[in-house]
Amino acid sequence: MSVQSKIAPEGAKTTNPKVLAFVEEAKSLFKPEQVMWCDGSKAEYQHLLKTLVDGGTAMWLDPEKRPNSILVRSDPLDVARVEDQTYICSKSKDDAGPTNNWFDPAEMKVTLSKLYDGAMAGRTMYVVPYSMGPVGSPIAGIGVMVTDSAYAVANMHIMTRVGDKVWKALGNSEDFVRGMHTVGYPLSTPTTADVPWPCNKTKYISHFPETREIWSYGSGYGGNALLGKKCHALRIASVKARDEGWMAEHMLILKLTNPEGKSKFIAAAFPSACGKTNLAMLNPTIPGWKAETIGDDICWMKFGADGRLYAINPETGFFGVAPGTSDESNLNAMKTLTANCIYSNVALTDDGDVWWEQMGTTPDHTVDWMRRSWTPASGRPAAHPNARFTAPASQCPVIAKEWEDPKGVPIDAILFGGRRATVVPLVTEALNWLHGTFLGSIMASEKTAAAAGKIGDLRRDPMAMLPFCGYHMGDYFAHWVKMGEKGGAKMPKIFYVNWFRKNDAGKFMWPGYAENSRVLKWIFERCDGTAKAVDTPIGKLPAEGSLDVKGLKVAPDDLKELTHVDKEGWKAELPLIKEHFATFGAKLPKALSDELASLEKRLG
Ligand code: O2Y
Ligand code: MN
Repeated sequence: MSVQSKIAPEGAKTTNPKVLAFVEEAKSLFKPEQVMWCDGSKAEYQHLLKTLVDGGTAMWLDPEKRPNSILVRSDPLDVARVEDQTYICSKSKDDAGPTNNWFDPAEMKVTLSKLYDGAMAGRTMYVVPYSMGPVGSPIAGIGVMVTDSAYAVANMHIMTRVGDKVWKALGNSEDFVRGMHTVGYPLSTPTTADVPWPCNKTKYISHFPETREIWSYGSGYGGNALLGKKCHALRIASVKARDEGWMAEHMLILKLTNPEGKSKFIAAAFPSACGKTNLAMLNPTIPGWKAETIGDDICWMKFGADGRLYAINPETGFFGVAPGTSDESNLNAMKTLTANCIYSNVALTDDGDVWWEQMGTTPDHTVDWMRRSWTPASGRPAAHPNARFTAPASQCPVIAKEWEDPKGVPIDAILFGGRRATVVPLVTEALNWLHGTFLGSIMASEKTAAAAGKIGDLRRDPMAMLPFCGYHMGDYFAHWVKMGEKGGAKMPKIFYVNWFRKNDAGKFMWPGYAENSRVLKWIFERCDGTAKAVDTPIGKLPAEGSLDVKGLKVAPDDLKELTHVDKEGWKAELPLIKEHFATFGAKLPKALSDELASLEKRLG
C-alpha cells in the first residue's frame, strides 16, 4: 500500500491546480502530521480497516461468519445526522429558505477556520477523490474530500467510486465539490492519547452551495462525515441541478419486469426510515414478476437525447438502518451483508457476529453498542436505533445489470409516500406532472412513538427533501414545475402511495413489504396503459378489479377503504395544506396554489 509519507505535493496524484490549491489550503488550516492521497485500491481499503482495528476504533468480526467485516462503536454523543447543526451558508438568507438553518458564508468560514486551525495535529489527512455515479458518466459528479477519519474514508470506499480514475476523469476541470471534514480531536502533543471514537461536542455540518463547498466539523458519523452522501449528492447537488436543469432527489430506483419480460424503471421518495431500502430490494409475491435494485437512497436525473429523464444511482453502497432488517423484512439486504461490510453501533454476539433488534432469534447475551454486557432482560436495545451497515451494492443478489450504466435508466414512474394511518389511499395516480408535483409538495408522515411530539401529528416532508434541499423549498418546487414544462409528455407519471393505512381497530389494512409489488404492478400497467383507473377529486385510483390481490388475505371492506376517497378527511386536510404552503411565502409557485384551489373545488 502506498502511504505517501509526509506532506504533498510529493504525494499528489493530480496536477490539477485547483485541487492542489484546495489541498494546500486544507493542509495549512488543519496542520496534519502527514497527508495521504487515496488511490481507491483494495490494498488501501484493507490498510484503512487495519488502521481502525489497530487504533481501537473497530474490531474484526468472526471471519467465518462475516468475512472481512468490522464492527465500530461510536461515541454515544455522535450517533446520527445532526439537523440542528446543519447549515446552508448561501450569501442571501432568503436563498436558504425558511426550512434550513442559515449562516452567512464569510462568518461561517471565520468560525470554522478557528476550529479547523490545527485540528488534525498528530493525524493523517486523507485526500479522497470520488465520483458520485459511474466515472465519466454525463450524469455523474466529482468531489474531493479531505478528512482525518479513516472510518469516513473506508465508508467512502464502499459508498462511492474512489481512486485515481477520478483524477483522470477530472483532468484540469474546476467542476468538483470541495469537502473538508475533521472529527475535531487534535492530538496536540506527541503524548496526547487518542480515543476509540474521536469527535467534538461542537458540531457544524456547513454547506456553501454557491461555491460548491462542504465544511464539516466535530462528527465522524454517517451523513455528517461521509460527505459524498447527503452533503454532496443532495444538498450541494440539488443547487447544482437547479442551476443546470437536472434533478438530485432523495429517491430509490428499482427495475420492475413483467412476466412477458418488459421492464420499467421506478424512482420513489419516502421520508427517512419509511422502508426505502426494503422497497428497493423487494421480492415480488406475484408470480412471474421480478424486481431488481438500482439504488436505495439517492437518484440523479438528467434529460437524455430522446427527451426522457434518465437516472443514475450516484452511490455504490448501502448505508442502511440495521434494526428491523431481517430475512422477513428484507432478505436481499441480509444476503448483501454476508461479507465485506462495516457495521456501526450494532450489538456483538458472544460468537463474534453482529445482532440487532428484530434481526431474528434474540441471543441470550450480547455486548451492546455501548460495549456493555446485555441480556434480553436489560430493558434497553442492544443496537442503537440508528445503527447502520455499510455494504457494497455489487453484493446485492438482486442488483440490476443496468445499475452502473453511465447513461442511466429511463424513469417511467415517480412515487411519493409517507406513513398515513388515515385519509391517504393505498395508491393515487396524479392527473399530470403538475398535480404530481403538488402531491409531492404536501407529502407528510405521522410521527411515530420514536419521534418527539404527539403520536399522529403530521410532519410535512415535501419530496422527502426537507432535510436535504440546499436552497429555498419554494424555489425547489418551482424547479420541479420548470422540469415538467421542459419534459412535457415525456415526463414520468407520478403516483402517491401509502402502505400504512390503519382500520378503526388500529390494525394495518395492507400487509406491505413484498406485497407492495401488487401496487407496483398496477403502476407498471398504468404506465403501459393496460390497467384501469377511476377519476376522483384527488387523482386516479385503481378501478375495481384492477389491483391484483389474488391470494392475498385482505378483508374486502379494508380493500374498499384502501382504494376509496375519504372526501371529508381530505377536506379537513385543506387548512393544514394551506398552513404548510404559507411557510414558503411568496416563493410558493402559483401553479401549486392553483392546484390546491382546484383540489378544493373538486372536493366540493
Ligand atoms: O447519518 C445518518 O445517521 C444516516 S441518515 C441516512 C443514511 C442512509 C440513507 N438515508 C439516510 C436518511 O436520513 O435519509
Ligand atoms: Mn435517505
